[in-house]
Amino acid sequence: MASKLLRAVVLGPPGSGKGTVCERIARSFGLQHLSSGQFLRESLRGGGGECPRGRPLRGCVAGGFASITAAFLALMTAPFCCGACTGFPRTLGQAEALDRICELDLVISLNIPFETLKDRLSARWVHPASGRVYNMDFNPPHVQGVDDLTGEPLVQREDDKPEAVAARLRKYKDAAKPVIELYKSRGILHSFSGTETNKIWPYVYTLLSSKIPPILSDEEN
Ligand code: G5P
Ligand code: MG
Repeated sequence: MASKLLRAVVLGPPGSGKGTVCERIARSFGLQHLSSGQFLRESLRGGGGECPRGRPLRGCVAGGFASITAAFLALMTAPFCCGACTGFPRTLGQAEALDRICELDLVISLNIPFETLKDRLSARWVHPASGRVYNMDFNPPHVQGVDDLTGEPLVQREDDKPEAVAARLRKYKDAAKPVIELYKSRGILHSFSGTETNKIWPYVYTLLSSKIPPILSDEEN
């Protein structure tokens, strides 16, 4: 685990590679990857259990919170949270709520063309229990349709269907604009554009390396 506390957020439209980039950040810098989308999906699947201190948050569902904001604020400000987060904050209200209790070190914004997003999401397969993400073109599983680590079946997310994707993109645009403006005005926003995560990643790695010592080289990811 990294010795320095760092709180980073990765913003971007559905399919922009937030989860992919955040997993690389987590591995390279010894941080936790907190995903509000995965957190919600696990809640809906009835995943349960407490989040004891020090236990990876993935797989935990902290119950008893009134809203996703309350639940996620509790996760992000837990003493063991030294992490990079995807999916939160998603609205200005969430960003302001986060502001009141902790200061972000940096915000990464991914700008990926719409056509690329659509193609990626139609080829995405996930392992529901772990949140591991595959793509038939980019990072296929060793055996088609099966999770590499558990051998369990992969599924397509309901919200990856083309009609749902269009609606998610519209919603994201409206909600994200003021959040991006807020972090831009603070001078902590770093935007990356392109169509390939592998080309964006070295820049993200260099940026993070200026804030926290890596535990892996960028090629090791
Ligand atoms: P999520 O789960 O946060 P989204 O829509 O924000 O969902 P999503 O779809 O998970 O984001 P991503 O994480 O940005 O996308 O992308 P990814 O999974 O890493 O990459 C997409 C695919 O492309 C993968 O298959 C990957 O392997 C592949 N890929 C990556 N890079 C490349 C590349 O270079 N080339 C190629 N060919 N492929 C690549 O939230 C879900 C829902 O939960 C709710 C919302 O309703 C949201 O829609 N929610 C919240 N609601 C309220 N408040 C919050 N804070 C909420 N957070 C979530
Ligand atoms: Mg994701």
